[in-house]
Amino acid sequence: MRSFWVERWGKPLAYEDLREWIKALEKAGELKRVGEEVDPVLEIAEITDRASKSGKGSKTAGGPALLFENVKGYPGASVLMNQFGSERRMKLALEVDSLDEIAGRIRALLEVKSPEGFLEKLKMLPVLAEVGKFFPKTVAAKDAPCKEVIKREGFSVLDFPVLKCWPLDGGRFITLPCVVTRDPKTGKRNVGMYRMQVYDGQTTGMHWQRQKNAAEHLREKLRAAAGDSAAAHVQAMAETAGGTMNMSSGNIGLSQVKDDRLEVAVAIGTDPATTFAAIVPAPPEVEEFLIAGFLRQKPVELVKCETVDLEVPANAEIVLEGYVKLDELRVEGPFGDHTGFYTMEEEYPVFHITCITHRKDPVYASTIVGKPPMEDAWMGKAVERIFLPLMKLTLPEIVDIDLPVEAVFHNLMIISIKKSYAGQARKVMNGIWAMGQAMFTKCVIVVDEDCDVQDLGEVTLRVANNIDPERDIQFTLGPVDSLDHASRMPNYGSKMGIDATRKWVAEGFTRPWPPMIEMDAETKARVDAIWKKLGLD
Ligand SMILES: Cc1cc2nc3c(=O)[nH]c(=O)nc-3n(C[C@H](O)[C@H](O)[C@H](O)COP(=O)(O)O)c2cc1C
Ligand SMILES: [Mn+2]
Repeated sequence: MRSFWVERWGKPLAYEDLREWIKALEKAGELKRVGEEVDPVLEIAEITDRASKSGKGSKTAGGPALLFENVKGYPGASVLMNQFGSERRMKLALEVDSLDEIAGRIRALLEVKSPEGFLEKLKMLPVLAEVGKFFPKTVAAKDAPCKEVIKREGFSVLDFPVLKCWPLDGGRFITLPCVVTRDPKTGKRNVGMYRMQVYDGQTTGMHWQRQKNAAEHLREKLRAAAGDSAAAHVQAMAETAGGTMNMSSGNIGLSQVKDDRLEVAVAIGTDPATTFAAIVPAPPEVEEFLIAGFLRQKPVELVKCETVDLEVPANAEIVLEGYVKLDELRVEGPFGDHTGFYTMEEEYPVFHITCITHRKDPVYASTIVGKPPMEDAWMGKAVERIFLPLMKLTLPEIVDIDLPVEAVFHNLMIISIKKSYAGQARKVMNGIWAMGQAMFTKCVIVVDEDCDVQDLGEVTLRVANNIDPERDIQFTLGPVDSLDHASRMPNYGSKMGIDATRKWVAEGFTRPWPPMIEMDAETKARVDAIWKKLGLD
């Protein structure tokens, strides 16, 4: 694999930055430069949407990556869109021939057993050295391209061609930001991708949903700032921070609190592994910079920020530094969302920018979301493949999973299992609803291991035939995605599991279960032998 990349790009792995990635895309015939003048308001989105939807079912599905080099109102600026928008580019981004290769690498790591003797310990050394390679490194500011231009005053985020994506959007949105925060309790960093609505040159929204890691960092800070006496207020604020409850800010009495802010840094336009790591639903213990290092097999280089105590990828095109005030919320949206519908106005924290640093002639990297398939569909598929071995750690009976793109990520998860005991399909559903961001899964379908979950026709046949609906559909209540517009309440609603596995006597099914129809091997072989002669192809 490595040799393949060395041959191909003449260097051993890991794109240094967005520019090297763009070069690689161009070399692979995956990039289209657009020289025609286009407006960052709606036009770039419409062009990108058409590209995303082109080539359906063919080898060119997802269209090319697009580099807009003549952006109306932004002379000299360029905008990169659809960089991850096909299976080919997703593999190119992560430098693999197949996404399952990364799953294989994770499996190999997980399979390392504890060494018993001295020799075995010695054998472990290469593995440990390999892991050591993934940890981020800090470099000096002079070696950080993102510091080529430093603006502590007179800056504006609108100096960059931030897009307005859809007609009813509440404004322009930064859609591909790597948002860095630090857990006030543990000091651990987190990188998440949370969209940012531009309110003015120095202020944006910060759309981290309440169940996401940065929202928890904010709550931790709030708990610490308010002290026990204000517990009720903290709870109310905590419910609101990154959420939807209507509550006027300020009534928690934080004006006396010295440390009334959570520092935030935002990197835009990083190497592809780092950008991708920001969307990976990793457990809070695992820092995304480490994931990026693992994916690119080379440490991410970080540099200290100018005005906040955080680090950002040194290779970033643009860095926004600032803070979110603990007691401030502002209406965010509407925004044309992943679901294909608008997410309507809701209150979210506000990001105040204290400094902007950037490379000379920065490339502005963005994406649009909307009715699938879009660029994010390919990113979601990569997450699905990479997480399979990790899900199997908790639910070892899982054979394969599929999240159909049309259902928009966690609205539908189809799982095949090796069923060994009564009620196991229900156990798997409950496991999914308890597992990280899989908690958002609205419908879970469980089938037997002999059903190919990637074949929706086969899945439909199993579900339609194998269920007694009243018996086999399970409803439950729990947290739902903030983007769900159908749930009874924002962020809280019901989920459904369908047990489409064969039913057992041990599950109270006493009728005979019929075998599925399959021709015997001998007959198949005989027909294979004469098939060509029949001239039926
Ligand atoms: C293009 C794109 C935009 C996203 N926008 C948001 C967003 O605005 N808010 C949010 O909470 N999650 C958003 N997500 C999903 C998060 O990035 C994802 O849940 C990630 O795992 C969050 O990181 P965390 O687990 O460290 O909190 C977006 C994902 C993508 C691919
Ligand atoms: Mn995280």
